[in-house]
Amino acid sequence: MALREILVVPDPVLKQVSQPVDKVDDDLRALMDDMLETMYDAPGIGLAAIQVGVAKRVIVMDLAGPDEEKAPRYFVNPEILWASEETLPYEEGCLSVPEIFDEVERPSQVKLKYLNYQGEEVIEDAEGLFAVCIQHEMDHLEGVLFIDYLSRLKRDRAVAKVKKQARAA
Ligand code: K1U
Ligand code: ZN
Repeated sequence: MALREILVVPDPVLKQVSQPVDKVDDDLRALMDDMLETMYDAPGIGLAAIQVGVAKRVIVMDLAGPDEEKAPRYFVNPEILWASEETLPYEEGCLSVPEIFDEVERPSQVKLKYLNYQGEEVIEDAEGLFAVCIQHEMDHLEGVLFIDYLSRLKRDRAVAKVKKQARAA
């Protein structure tokens, strides 16, 4: 396993649309292992492959609390089969937009289809933080960042702040 570099705004790679995976094989599992290690190291609760520069429709996630056992999850070629009409706001963050947090409103429940670490098809309902996080990560697969839902002024300020952080580092 290896740590990979997490791309940050305004890197144009983050705007790419990721491509479907043909097969869940050992090479893909190695990528998912690296992504999980990178996410834990950051630390974060989710990560899409495009955030480490790989334009494949792959997401890793772990929503376990700090005192809980690790609970890694893997989503390959995820699709949303259904989304609730009810929406809820949540204060989101993103490892590609470090130190910026703002409220985004999304469907409160979704039904998902995806392939797991073994390449098996799973259909699952998501609500709460799981629903927020999977929708945030699936946006990454379309080249969409949570700041794209904010006003232009807030988005421009967020990108300027991240650029300033990078210059200071
Ligand atoms: O960059 C990412 O996509 C990961 C992002 C996921 C996310 C967080 C909140 C709402 C929606 C999606 C993060 O993990 S940001 C960091 C974070 O939330 C966190 C970090 C350490 C402990 C707990 C949370
Ligand atoms: Zn993100």
